[in-house]
Amino acid sequence: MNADALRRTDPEMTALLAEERKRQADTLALIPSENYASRAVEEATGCCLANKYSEGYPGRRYYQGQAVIDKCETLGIQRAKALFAADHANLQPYSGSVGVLATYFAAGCRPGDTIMGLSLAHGGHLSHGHSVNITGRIFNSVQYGVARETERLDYDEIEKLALECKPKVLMAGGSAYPRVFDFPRFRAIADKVGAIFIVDISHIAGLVVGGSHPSPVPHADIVVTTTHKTLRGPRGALIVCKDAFAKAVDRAVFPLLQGGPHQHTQAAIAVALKEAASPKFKEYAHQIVKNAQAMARVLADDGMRIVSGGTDNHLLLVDLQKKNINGKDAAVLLESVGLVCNANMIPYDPGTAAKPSGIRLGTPAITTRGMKEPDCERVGHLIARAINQRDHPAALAAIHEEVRELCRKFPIPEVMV
Ligand code: DSN
Repeated sequence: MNADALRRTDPEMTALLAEERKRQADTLALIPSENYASRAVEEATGCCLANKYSEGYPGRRYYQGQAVIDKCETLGIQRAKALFAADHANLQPYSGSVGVLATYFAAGCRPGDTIMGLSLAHGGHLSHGHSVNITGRIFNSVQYGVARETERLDYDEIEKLALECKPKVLMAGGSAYPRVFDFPRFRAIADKVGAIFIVDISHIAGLVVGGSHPSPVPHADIVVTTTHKTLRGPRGALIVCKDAFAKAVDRAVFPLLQGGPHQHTQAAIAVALKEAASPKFKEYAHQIVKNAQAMARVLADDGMRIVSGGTDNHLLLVDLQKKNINGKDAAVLLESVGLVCNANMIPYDPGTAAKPSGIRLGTPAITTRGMKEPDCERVGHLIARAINQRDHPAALAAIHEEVRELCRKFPIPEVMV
């Protein structure tokens, strides 16, 4: 990366990048799937490895000139295996959705086979078998949900459904589920019905390696994750698995679904994995959870309903029905005062995906900025004030100024560990 060269070559793009850096600095990122990567990760992402084609795997390539590339990829693989305590690792998936798709094929799924995953509307993910996603198109997708009363996974119901539909793959994980996943219980269900057990920890990977959420690795056959959320790396993904699935995972990623891997991204993932192995990262992971719980308490005290009654992880889903505002309008309102979150469906939502009843909030990014519980309580109060005083421009202007002050007090760090 050479900022000077970019400035000389392309002032227009330079200006846009500066504008985005300023936007990030002057607002608080509360989207639970976002984070701020270190400058070291950014530098690796923008490095010369992007110039190299390297289909295949270390020692087995289809192009010459791989002496250094092989060392880089091997370093990343070694770090991933050590960090996740896994038999095998593959850092080539371009991003989460293709990584997840690869895991179904690695498990031996063929079009028409039955897969079971948590429905998007209940906190799952598109790639876990949603009808508009390729996984819902080519596989026979059976979706499980959360219980209406507790808004938590009902493992007896999941077992009942699995016994009925006998899936080839049982998938755990999601993008808006604020509670701990019981991986041993999932494993037992998978064993009972003869399913391959896959876990997508894209959201909680940083918590898993930081010791703030139990690891699925001892229980699952295959584990997939993006690398840019709580793990705080570049945009990308990785898969770890038991030895028995190593070959199938590698073949599913390349050549089944992908071509030349993004070696610059893999280098940046390797850098992020090194950062995540540090003792400081453990503290960070624990702080993320404490911060989310602090914010949830404040919002609940203000009269908002927190889905499932709270959170065990980095995110909270807030039901805004009592406040008479839909999630989309609330997210737009909050952005106007510098608080950036996303509208989100809540389980059994009477609204629509475009105008859902909730917002989803997360603390990975503001924890990276150094915020602790009192600061996150303050952010919670600012959210509540903005929603409650949404018809009062002067009040919103004052809230925005307080957000700016917080942004100045907690600048985005360049060095994380
Ligand atoms: N879009 C991501 C999220 O926000 O959770 C998941 O792919």
